[in-house]
Amino acid sequence: MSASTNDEFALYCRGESGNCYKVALMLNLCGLAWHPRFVNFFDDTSKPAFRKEVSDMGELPVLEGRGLVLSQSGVILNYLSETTGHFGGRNDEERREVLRWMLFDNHRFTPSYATLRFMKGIRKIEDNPVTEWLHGQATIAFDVAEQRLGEHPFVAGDAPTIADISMCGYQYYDEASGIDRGRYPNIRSWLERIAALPRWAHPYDLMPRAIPSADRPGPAAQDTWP
Ligand SMILES: N[C@@H](CCC(=O)N[C@@H](CS)C(=O)NCC(=O)O)C(=O)O
Repeated sequence: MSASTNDEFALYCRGESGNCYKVALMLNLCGLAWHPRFVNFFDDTSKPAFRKEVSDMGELPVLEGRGLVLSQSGVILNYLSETTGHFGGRNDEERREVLRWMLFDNHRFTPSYATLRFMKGIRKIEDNPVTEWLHGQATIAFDVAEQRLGEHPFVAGDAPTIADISMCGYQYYDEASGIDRGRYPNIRSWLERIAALPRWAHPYDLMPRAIPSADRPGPAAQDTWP
């Protein structure tokens, strides 16, 4: 059911998804008028109706507004930075770095860590060869990010960009993953720098959760799909 709203954008999302958080955070940091359109069950997006009505790829996030329906967080972040002029990189070299790190995020950093956290921290699956492999992949990705962030305050250089917004997508969640984040002081400082940006907010304060928690209930789902 859709709530009536004057917001420019609706974001199909759920709070547990760091890929959705990437877009929610960008919308907030840019000061755009948006609201979450909550997609409740973890399997909903694979349903034929979602693929037919919302996005052919059957994945969250999806951003609707200005007559567009956009999917893939990287494409959405790129669209928002191009149309607002924010967080896109200040010259050609920075823009190449933005693209390089967003590709790294999408093929290695987010997939390994997000899947590990989903299996261990949300589904509470015992360790097995798959989680062990993911742990190894996530560790490599964390080591790469740690080194980079020891050399630069933000992943593409001196200023925050959509590459940071993409890479931090899963980093503010507390669910168990088995990764010892105390080993990564540069990543921790970088997350503090991002959290100090005006209008930053935690993912569970921006989007309704599929698995409610009394500790941090978050916003109510006023606009839902289907
Ligand atoms: N590369 C995609 C990844 C999107 C993705 O993996 N989305 C997950 C949620 S985090 C999803 O919708 N999975 C299908 C489902 O939950 O049914 C992006 O960045 O947008």
